[in-house]
Amino acid sequence: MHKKAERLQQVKPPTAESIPELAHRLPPGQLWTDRFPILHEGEVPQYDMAKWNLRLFGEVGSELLLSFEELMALPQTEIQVDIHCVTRWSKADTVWKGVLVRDLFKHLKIDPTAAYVMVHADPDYETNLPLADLLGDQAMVAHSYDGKPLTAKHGGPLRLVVPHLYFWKSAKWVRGFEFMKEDRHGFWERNGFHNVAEPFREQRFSDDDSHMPEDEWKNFDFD
Ligand SMILES: Nc1nc2c(c(=O)[nH]1)N[C@H]1C(S)=C(S)[C@@H](COP(=O)(O)O)O[C@H]1N2
Ligand SMILES: [Mo]
Repeated sequence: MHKKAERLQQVKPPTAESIPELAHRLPPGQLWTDRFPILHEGEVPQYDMAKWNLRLFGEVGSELLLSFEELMALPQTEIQVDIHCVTRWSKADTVWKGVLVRDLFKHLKIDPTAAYVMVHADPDYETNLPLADLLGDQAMVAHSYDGKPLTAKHGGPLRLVVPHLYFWKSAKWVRGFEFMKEDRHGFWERNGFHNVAEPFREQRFSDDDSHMPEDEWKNFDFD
């Protein structure tokens, strides 16, 4: 098991402190924060936007390469959603702007046998999820947060936001969607974390032992 998953399993979960009006929106074992923690493996990538592209490939009629300009020309949507990180922080009413994944996928002939997607991101990050989880009205590739261009540390120029799953599924610096017949594990899914990752079912770890220290996330960077 990856050492992060192992370390997080050592400690008992905290008693949940919460904001009464938001209590029904806080998944079990989570704590609200007003700050915005910064979490990732590796270095923040730098891009020449003239060369940047988003690749849609795998079980599709013909693959698609989109420039940032082409992406910005697609219908733009704003969402206001709660987000939940497996390290126990949740953030209410975050506002993102971008292209709904289902609008992005409209430009493809996805093979009917494609049931899963591997999300490819820099630097060398991947996370998997069922295709159906990307087709709802809240899954988007976002380029703006809180009315401003997404900062590099939070995944700019483009990140995935899938608010109904733990936030490691929301790949920062997203570069590709690979359509797959069979499911395949991404980075954290290979390293002790749950394949499905629904916060309200507390699907944190692949072995169902959901212990996570209360203050793990307080040691990370914020802005
Ligand atoms: N490319 C990439 N995306 C990533 C990660 C990563 O390591 N690399 N970490 C994930 C995890 S574990 C979390 S909690 C969120 C954190 O997003 P934030 O830094 O904007 O809060 O990004 C997710 N997306
Ligand atoms: Mo995370």
